[in-house]
Amino acid sequence: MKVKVVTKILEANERIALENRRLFDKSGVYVINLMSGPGAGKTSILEKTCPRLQESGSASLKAILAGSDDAERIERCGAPVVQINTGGACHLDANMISEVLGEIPLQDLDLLFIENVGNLVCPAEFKVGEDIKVMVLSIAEGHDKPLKYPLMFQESSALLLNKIDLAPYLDVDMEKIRRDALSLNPKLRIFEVSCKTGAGLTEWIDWLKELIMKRLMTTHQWYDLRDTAIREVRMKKRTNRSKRNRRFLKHSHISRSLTSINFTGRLLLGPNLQRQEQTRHRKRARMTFFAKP
Ligand SMILES: Nc1nc2c(ncn2[C@@H]2O[C@H](COP(=O)(O)OP(=O)(O)O)[C@@H](O)[C@H]2O)c(=O)[nH]1
Ligand SMILES: [Mg+2]
Repeated sequence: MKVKVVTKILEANERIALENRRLFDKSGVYVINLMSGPGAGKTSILEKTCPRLQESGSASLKAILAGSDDAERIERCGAPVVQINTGGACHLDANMISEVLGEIPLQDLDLLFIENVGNLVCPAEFKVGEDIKVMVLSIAEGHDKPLKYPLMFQESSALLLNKIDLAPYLDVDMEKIRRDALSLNPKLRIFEVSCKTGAGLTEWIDWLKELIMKRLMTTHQWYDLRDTAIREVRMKKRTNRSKRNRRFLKHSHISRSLTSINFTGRLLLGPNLQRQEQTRHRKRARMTFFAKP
């Protein structure tokens, strides 16, 4: 009987999570559900990540937090925050997120972080409408955690092994954490980081930028930008061939770096798209060739 009730709760949650997800997708917002045990460093990760994403122009973002005093910490580093009082619940559920969506200007955002309640069990079971779950494990929690809390590791797309600055003072086998986590989830991306020293954070942030970018390339928002950008390049190419054109691609506002694309405002074109454009030209040339044997 009890199992039935739990199944129904999870099913109801899944339905609302799907509705949230549709709304996020429609607005082109990438959503990350950040989970960990209490004190592993979720807020610290956000404090380090948000300013660097904002600075690079890679994302305008917002964070939703569950907790008491964390909001001020995040707000201080420039990301607007919506706080949820879970009333002592041990995880966030889709309904709690749905209730605060009215306060969030989804259309203006690229990225939304949801900092879940500190708990290594329940958050993994409840979807909130996120694109991915990311887990933070501080190495001070010990190397037995992957096998004790397997679902967290199975559900996550990335694992941030935080507080590596403490390694010299701990008796922790980081290789075992890696091995066990990967045996539970071979696709898990693992980043060894320290919010105190800043070690490993660049790799994590670069991975994040690439992920958001890939995602945005599939949204209408991106396609609109991409089409206009391509049109702009074609126009320039027509009027400004060869050497000058190459100089245009190099020095214009059309960025050469995929991760520096500012997808909310300016029209920029990354190397992948430039390559796509070249391939398309090559294909067209070949077709013309075959048409005139
Ligand atoms: N030594 C060390 N302490 C850290 C690191 N990251 C976070 N902390 C500390 O761990 C405590 C809990 O961090 P917090 O971000 O609030 O964890 P949360 O509860 O998961 O949000 C705070 O006192 C942080 O200053 C780290 O990389 N190294
Ligand atoms: Mg926190």
